[in-house]
Amino acid sequence: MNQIIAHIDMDCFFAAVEEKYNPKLKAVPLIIGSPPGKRGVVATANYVARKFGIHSAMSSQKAFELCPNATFLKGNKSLYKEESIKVMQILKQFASEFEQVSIDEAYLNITEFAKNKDLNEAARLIKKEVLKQTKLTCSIGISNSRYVSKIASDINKPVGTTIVTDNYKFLKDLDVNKIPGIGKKANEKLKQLNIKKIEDLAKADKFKLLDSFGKHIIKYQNIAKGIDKTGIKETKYKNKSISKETTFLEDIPTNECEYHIEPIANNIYNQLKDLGYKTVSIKVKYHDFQTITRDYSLKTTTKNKNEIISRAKELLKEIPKEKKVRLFGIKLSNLIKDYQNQTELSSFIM
Ligand code: TTP
Ligand code: MG
Repeated sequence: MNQIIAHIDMDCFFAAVEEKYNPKLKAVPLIIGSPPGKRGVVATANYVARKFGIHSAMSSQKAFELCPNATFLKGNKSLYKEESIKVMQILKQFASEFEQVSIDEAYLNITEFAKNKDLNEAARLIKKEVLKQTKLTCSIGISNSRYVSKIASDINKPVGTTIVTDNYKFLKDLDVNKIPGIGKKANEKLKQLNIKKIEDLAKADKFKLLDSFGKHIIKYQNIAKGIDKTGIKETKYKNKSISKETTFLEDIPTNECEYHIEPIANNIYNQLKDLGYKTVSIKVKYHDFQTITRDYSLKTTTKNKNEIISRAKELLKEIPKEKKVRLFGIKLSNLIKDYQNQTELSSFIM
C-alpha cells in the first residue's frame, strides 16, 4: 500500500463514557438521549440496548417501548467533549497527518507508524493505547483508501479491526449507500437505475450515470471500483503563521532570551484559537542586525503551549552566543485547523 489510512471510531461513545464513570451501567441497557414520553430522540445506546433494536436517532418513546427497563440518561456534553479531546490527543501521536471528522472519529495517515509492522499489530497498538489511557474502546478500519477505511471501521464493531488489502473485493457486495456521501436521495435514484450493490455502481455505464447525476457521480463510481486518492484532509493554512517578536530597550546577552520565551509563547498561544501548529521557529536579531532563525517541525499537529516553550528553549541552544541581541521572536507555522473548536456538540441531536 502506498499510503495507509486508518479510520478510528469510538464504540457507542456517549454511552461508553457514562459506563466509564459508572461501571454498573455496563451490564444494563443504557440509552443516552431525551427521556421517553417526550418528542426527543436517542443519541446513542450501549451494545446491551442495541440487542433490543435500539439505535441513534430513534424516538425515545419507541426505544422505551422496545426496552422498558432501559436506563435513560440525558447526557453530559462537556464530559463527552473532554473525553474526545483526550482520545484525539492519543490518536494524533500515531499519525503523520490527522483529521478529526466528528466527536468520536478520525482519519490517521499511519504509513510511517505501520512501516515494518503487521497492520493487525499496528491496529492493536493504537487500540491498546486508547484503552490504557482513556478506558474506552474503539474500532479501526485500515486500507489505502479513506472511504474504504471508514466503511471498514464499522464492520466489526465494537472493538473491531478490519484490514482491507483488496478494496474492490471488500466493497463489491455491500449496499451502495454504505459509501459515505451516498445519502437517501442518491440511493433512491440509484435504485431506479437498478444500482443496489457497490458492484452495480462500479460496472454502471458512465454516460448514463452522468446523465442522471452530473459529474460528481464519477468520484463515487471510482470509489466503488476501489480507486480513491483522497487522502487525509488536514485543513492547512498555507502561508500563514503566528508570531510575536520583542525588541529590547537595551541589547541583551543571547542566554537571556530564555526569560522571554514564556511570555512570548503565552502571547502566540492565545492567538492560536482554533488552529494547531506543527512547526516552531525562533528568530534572533543581533545588535548589528544580523538575523538568525532556527526551526523545528513536529511529526504531528498540536496545540500544546509547553511544547512551544520547550522547543523554543532547545532551538535557542543552537544559536551562537558571541554577540548581544536586540530582538527575539517565536513563530508557529504549518498551521492546521483544529477540529475541537470547529464542531460544537450542539450539532448532535440530543
Ligand atoms: P457514532 O460513532 O455514530 O455512534 P456511537 O459511537 O454511539 O456508536 P458506534 O459504536 O456505532 O460508533 O456517534 C458518536 C456519538 O455521537 C454517539 O455516541 C452519540 C452522538 N450521536 C448523536 O448524538 N446523534 C446521532 O444521531 C448519532 C449518529 C450520534
Ligand atoms: Mg462511534
